Amino acid sequence: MSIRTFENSKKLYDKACSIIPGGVNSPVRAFKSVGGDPLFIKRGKGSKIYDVDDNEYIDYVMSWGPLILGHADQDVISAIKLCAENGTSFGAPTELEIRLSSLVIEKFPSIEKIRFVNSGTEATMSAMRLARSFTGRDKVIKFDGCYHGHTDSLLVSAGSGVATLAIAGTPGIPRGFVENTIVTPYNDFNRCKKIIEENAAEIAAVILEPVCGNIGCVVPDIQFIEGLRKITADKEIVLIFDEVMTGFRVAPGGAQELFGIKPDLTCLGKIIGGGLPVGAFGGKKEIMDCIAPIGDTYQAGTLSGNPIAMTAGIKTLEKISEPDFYKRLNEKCDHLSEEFKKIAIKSGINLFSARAGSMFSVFFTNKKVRDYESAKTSDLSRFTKYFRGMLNEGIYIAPSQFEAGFVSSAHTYDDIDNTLNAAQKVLKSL
Ligand code: KE4
Repeated sequence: MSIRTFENSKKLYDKACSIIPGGVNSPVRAFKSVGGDPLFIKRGKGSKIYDVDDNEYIDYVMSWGPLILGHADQDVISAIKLCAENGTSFGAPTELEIRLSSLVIEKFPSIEKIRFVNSGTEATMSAMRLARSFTGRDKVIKFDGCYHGHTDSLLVSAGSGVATLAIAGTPGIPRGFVENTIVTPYNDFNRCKKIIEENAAEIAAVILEPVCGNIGCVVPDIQFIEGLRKITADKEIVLIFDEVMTGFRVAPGGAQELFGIKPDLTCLGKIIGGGLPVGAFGGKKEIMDCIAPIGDTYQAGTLSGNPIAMTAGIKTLEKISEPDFYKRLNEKCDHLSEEFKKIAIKSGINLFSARAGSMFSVFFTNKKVRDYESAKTSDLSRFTKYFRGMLNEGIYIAPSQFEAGFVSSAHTYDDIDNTLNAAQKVLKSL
């Protein structure tokens, strides 16, 4: 294999750093926790991405989850091009929003009404405001390590970029917001139950990633999810599933399909935009009808429901609803995950591997990773060596232990085998 060079990425990074904070438009892209400079990507096709030095990589970041069909899916691209010919934005309703709404509601029976926004952050921020207005209460419970975007009241002890960058607290959040956000350990129902029983009259909502992707991938115990559903129903607290990552990923109907649990509100993003900026929140009609213009809880967005973004989402959801799509996709991820574990055992490497559908993570620890604390027992310096080694072998994984990886339908079994061969070499060197 020829030695990879990164000169052009470096030049662009230096230029970017002079005008963009950290040279990136989202912190986790900055490679801060794994060292070195981020790669600048020129293009992607299928399972591959190509950097500006023409290095090819098999990509498992997949834009952090949206690209379940892989990069530049021909049908999605053609649909976007066609749609763009008719204009890019009207600031008025279009039939496309009805079509995408229907495709989502078909798979998420808990969603009786839906509102589109432009990011997962907007979705969770809006869902929180809605839960507070619906209940007339202020406090919200979130779970340590879960990340729900960068909205003030949820960026407290969050996962993803915050966990990666180990940002303690988060400057810029007014004291009042912190007082109204209660953080408790993920996957520990009894701890949460106690908090709810002591504060029920003040709690508007409980929000969680029903399968966590921002601690790395963590599948909670069913008792945790079932317990939350029961106690929030009993106390008339709004249960919000943040399925921005898990929606259409861990199952067609997200984690709520996996667990057979209906939340009161669901937040979506990533896959429903097919790589373009789309978020959504939806749920019970009685709650959603509190949103303006029907109700008096204001929420708005210039480009919400953008026709081109809707089109990318529609084409994506249409394609992944084809028969056996998830069966074939999950079999690939299962093969990768199972063979990876065998390689780790042969290499004498302590590894905990988790997956749900086609999202997965590996942790370099001999513990079972079931929450943020146990995820932090993972050997981060070993992860850094693993990340660097895989990158040099042409495998692009998330530059952070506290993220998940994604297999797309564009990944072939050859890609998986090449990835496993790379892992064989790299794990031996750790
Ligand atoms: P966005 O605002 O980034 O579209 O979505 C925020 C969000 C909300 N909820 C969950 C469960 C999420 O995973 C995210 C965003 N995910 C991260 C990666 N773990 C996005 C990558 C980034 O921040 O650049």
